[in-house]
Amino acid sequence: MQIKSSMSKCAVLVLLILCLITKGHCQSKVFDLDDYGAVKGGEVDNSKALLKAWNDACKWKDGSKLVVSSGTYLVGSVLLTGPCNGPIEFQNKGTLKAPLGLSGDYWIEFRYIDGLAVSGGGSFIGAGPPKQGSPYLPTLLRFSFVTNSKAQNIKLSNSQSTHFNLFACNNTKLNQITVSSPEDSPNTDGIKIGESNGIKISDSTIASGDDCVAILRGSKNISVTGVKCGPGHGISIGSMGGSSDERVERIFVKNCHLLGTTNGLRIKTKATNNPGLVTKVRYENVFMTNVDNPIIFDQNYCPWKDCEKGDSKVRIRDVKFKNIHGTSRTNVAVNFHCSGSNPCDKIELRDIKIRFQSNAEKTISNCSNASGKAYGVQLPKSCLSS
Ligand SMILES: *[C@@H]1O[C@H](CO)[C@@H](O)[C@H](O)[C@H]1NC(C)=O
Ligand SMILES: *[C@@H]1O[C@H](CO)[C@@H](O)[C@H](O)[C@H]1NC(C)=O
Ligand SMILES: *[C@@H]1O[C@H](CO)[C@@H](O)[C@H](O)[C@H]1NC(C)=O
Ligand SMILES: CC(=O)N[C@H]1CO[C@H](CO)[C@@H](O)[C@@H]1O
Repeated sequence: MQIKSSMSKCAVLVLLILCLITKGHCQSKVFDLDDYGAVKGGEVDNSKALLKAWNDACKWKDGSKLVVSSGTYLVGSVLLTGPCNGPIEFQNKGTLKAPLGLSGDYWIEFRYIDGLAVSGGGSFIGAGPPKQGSPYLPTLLRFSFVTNSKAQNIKLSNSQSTHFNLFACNNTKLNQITVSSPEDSPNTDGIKIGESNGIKISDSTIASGDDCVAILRGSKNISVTGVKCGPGHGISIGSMGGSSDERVERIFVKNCHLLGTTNGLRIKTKATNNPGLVTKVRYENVFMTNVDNPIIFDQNYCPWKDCEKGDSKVRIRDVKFKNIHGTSRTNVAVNFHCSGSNPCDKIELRDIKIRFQSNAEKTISNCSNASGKAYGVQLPKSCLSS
């Protein structure tokens, strides 16, 4: 008895210290979806229950936790809005499933929230995969105007479009995100970021039918580390040039592995008259296994037919590649296809070693209007003009 009570005192003390360290998050009040009349099994639409649970959790002042327990819950499109009265956690320990034939802009969207955490190890299963030539289809999960937040340990699959979209978010971390969709499902980007500042993606695995990570206009201070990508279209910046004065800057891609993707590290801009800038991009320690276009700048990016034919007005400046190794599925392992009117400059290649996938042929690099410097090992031989 004596020992037991001092042990429990000790446990209480430990909890107290943990609470102090985590600023009281361990005391958050639980709002269980099951208590709002949700029905498991994947047949009954639980959208209303989810919205009610969210509204109550969001109103709670001292930190709340909305819990989805194990089991499958069907939910339609839901917009989970703030601002909330305290930090809020959305803990999905089960499976949320979208109904077939879902339409609209998004399936699950979190909007105007400061201090959101989406977690739990559970799954978000979309209504995809889409068919080739489908009209505009809903994004699976979206954070918009979300700040000081995180998403951790969640699985996203079968989106009809982008899996995870961050729009106008600041200071948000994504960690241990798993995305899986078929390689042939069109426009199913893994993680897409736009108009956001201070986003950290780490330790995630992405397999889809489009870009694993797509960094779009208005994005700065974005880091992508420990991402395993493939199949998919690689880690991309752009496309840029869709509207005037688009900028992307301070992008860090480190310790990533691309496996059987169509592109590796890509910057794409359309050949429009819209000026723009991509600058301060750092790629470091990236490993490629049988990638079609391991390093590629495409300033004539044309996803559809009938693109404008001309020169891109988006400037690509100060982009550094360091320790990029692996194998290419095509000869051209390094391809800098830059604009004639706005050539790429201050490009740096340091220790590049990309072999052809079989040893039968050699890899080459192909530069158009690209200047910069190369240091250390250069396989293929650098084509940058100084
Ligand atoms: C994000 O930060 C920028 C300034 O860097 C600010 O203008 C914007 O309102 C912030 N977004 C949100 C959703 O708070
Ligand atoms: C972006 O990076 C710059 C330079 O490191 C830093 O000064 C700034 O505070 C960062 N902003 C955010 C929102 O992380
Ligand atoms: C190199 O790039 C130029 C211009 O984009 C293209 O015309 C040419 O075919 C490319 N060469 C190879 C070997 O791919
Ligand atoms: C301005 C400039 O240097 N333009 C060149 C861009 O690259 C193409 C292809 O190598 C050349 O034909 C242009 O002269």
